[in-house]
Amino acid sequence: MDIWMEESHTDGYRVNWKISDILWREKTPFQELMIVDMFDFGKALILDGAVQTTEKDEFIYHEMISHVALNVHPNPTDVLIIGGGDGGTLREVLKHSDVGQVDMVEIDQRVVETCKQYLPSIASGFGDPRAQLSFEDRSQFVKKVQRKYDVVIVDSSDPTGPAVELYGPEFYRDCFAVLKDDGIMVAHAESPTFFTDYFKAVWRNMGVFPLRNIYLTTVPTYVSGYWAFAIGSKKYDPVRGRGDKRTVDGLKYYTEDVHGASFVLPPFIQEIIDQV
Ligand code: AG3
Repeated sequence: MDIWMEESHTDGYRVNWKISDILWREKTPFQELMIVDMFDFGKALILDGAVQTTEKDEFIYHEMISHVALNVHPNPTDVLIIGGGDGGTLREVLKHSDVGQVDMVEIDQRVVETCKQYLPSIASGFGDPRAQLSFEDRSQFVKKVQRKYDVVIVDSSDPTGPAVELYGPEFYRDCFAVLKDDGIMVAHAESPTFFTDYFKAVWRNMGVFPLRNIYLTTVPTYVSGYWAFAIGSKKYDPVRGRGDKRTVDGLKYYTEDVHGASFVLPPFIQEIIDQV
């Protein structure tokens, strides 16, 4: 018998995934967590019914949320990851030899533990001595932390469960404050074509930075086509990589050319952000 999992987005938009097995399922204190084996996409992390990452296409999202900022900043030694419990962003950030310490703040310890067990190719960075992991409220963390960062990356779930506060202006102001004078912040910004309100909110919040841009990719298992990231910078122009070829070898999506191309927006997306 086939098992189909349904991911529901609106009253008129649902996606069905054929899965070979449900490998783990629990209600954590924060959300419903599932690991499934998908017929076409390998093993996947599902939170509150929404696909977060799959073995087959996770590299696209994780490379793009990480390497753009790390290739704009000339010397990113101190990095903060907000969320990112599956470890994919951490794995990518740790590929940069400049990076000396990565603080990662995740609210749900069970996500990390479960991903270590079922998605080891994604959750591969937690044992690195540069990785400092803590489990606490993310919006509180950025209010109290004394350390200053070169890059802050917000790798959260949709603003429907425990991540709601990470989509508000206060959180962005606090992230601005924990960055050094030439720091850069990146946040995943949902779909500009489908989850337009969330996308607009992230863009608006990024207005605390003197420089801000949207860049795009497509992640096959994220519904609706385009997937957006918002980047805010205190000093360096995000559109251009450093151009010094100190990039990481062996990536499957990110290159210097992809970096530049990802900032080219079709007019209908440009129009959305012009109107915010
Ligand atoms: N974070 C963004 C996933 C959003 C998925 N949304 C959805 N399917 N409706 C992914 C975390 C990966 N580290």
